Amino acid sequence: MNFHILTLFPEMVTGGLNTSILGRAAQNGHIGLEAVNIRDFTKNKHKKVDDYPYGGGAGMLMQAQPVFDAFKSVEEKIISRGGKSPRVIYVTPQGKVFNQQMAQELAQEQDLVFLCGHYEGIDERVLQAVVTDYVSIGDYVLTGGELPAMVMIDAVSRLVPGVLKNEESAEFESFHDNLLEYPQYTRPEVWQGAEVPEVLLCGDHAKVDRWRLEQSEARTRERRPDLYELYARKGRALGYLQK
Ligand code: 6GU
Repeated sequence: MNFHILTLFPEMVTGGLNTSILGRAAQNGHIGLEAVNIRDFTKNKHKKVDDYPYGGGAGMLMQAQPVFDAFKSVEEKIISRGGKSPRVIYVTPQGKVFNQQMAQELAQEQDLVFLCGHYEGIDERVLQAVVTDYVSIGDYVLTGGELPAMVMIDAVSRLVPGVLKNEESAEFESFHDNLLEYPQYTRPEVWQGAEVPEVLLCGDHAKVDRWRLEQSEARTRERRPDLYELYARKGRALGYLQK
């Protein structure tokens, strides 16, 4: 999977993503990370990328031309390598809210382009011309699209085969079947007077599995009633819910 990030702050993205698990995945070639500086595609001598909004109002907008040319350079590269024209994700609070299911779906793509806006936004015409998906990471406003793009790239990358090692790979983890993860414990057996639940020491794997499922259900019901509702509808049909 190749991620192409169109941004005015390429060092923010590459610096942040070439670390830890994703850094290793990039080194191993499981993912490709390319940050493209939109400013490199300006045609004026001051490399200016923004201008005032028609109709007035606060702030500046990114102009269409450098964004379009930056996208075209990426698209050409992908197509010259035999790929198809990629999905282009515009990260914006005006988008559909990102979730694990969207991460799963995006992980099926060969190439993904993330367009990161700054200032007050981007000229609508270039969005119309290139964007295929409008995606937000939640109902709050950030100063730019780089952090949300990095969030989505992280969530998608860990679903790409080979990126996680076996012990990191999460067969059962939060949001799998709309359930939150169960509590976990490591040594020592007693810490500040608090004991590890006895069932985890009994060696009966079926019993441990049952306990963990109960814990997941209770935790989801308590902390995320919205998810529990979905789980109770779908999970019960799948035979998870025993009560
Ligand atoms: Cl995707 N972009 C920006 N700029 N702010 C956000 C966001 C995205 N999602 C939540 N807030």
